[in-house]
Amino acid sequence: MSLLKILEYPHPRLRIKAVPVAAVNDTIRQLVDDLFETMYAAPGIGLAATQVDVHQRLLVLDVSDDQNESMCFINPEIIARDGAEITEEGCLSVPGVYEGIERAQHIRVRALGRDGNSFEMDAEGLLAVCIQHEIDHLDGKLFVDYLSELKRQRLKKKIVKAQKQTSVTA
Ligand code: GNR
Ligand code: NI
Repeated sequence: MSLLKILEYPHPRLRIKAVPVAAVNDTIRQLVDDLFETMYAAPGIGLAATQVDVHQRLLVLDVSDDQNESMCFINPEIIARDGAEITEEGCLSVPGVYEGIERAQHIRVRALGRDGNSFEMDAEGLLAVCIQHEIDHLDGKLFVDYLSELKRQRLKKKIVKAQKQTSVTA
């Protein structure tokens, strides 16, 4: 098991579109385990491979209160969506920023599990939000992309300034 480093906005590699996982083998399962370890340590409720600079389509999440309901989605696809709801979102790759984002309220997802078997699942609430947020990462998209240009530029300036500050004091 190992803790992986999480890329932070505006790192250009967060913009890479991930490719499908070709086969769910031991290498992929090791990566899944490392993603869980990194997500729980952060702590976060979800983590996409893109955030740890691996550009393959897999993500992990656990939206339970007790952090004991781990879920893994490999090659996830949203096959149905309906409704709309605004939820306050945050992102481990955009630390300190929380904004209301509108997403589909109900989704149906198809993916492969850690065992390589295909499954389908209906999701709503925080689980639906998190799945959509993580699949966006796999497509090189961040939640701040849904904000107005002005708001995003302001955030970016603030974040880059804070990062420069960290790099001189670290
Ligand atoms: O830990 C996280 N919390 C969160 C809260 C609301 C909506 C989405 C998220 S995902 C985030 C972890 C993360 O950045 N995953 O990509
Ligand atoms: Ni995120």
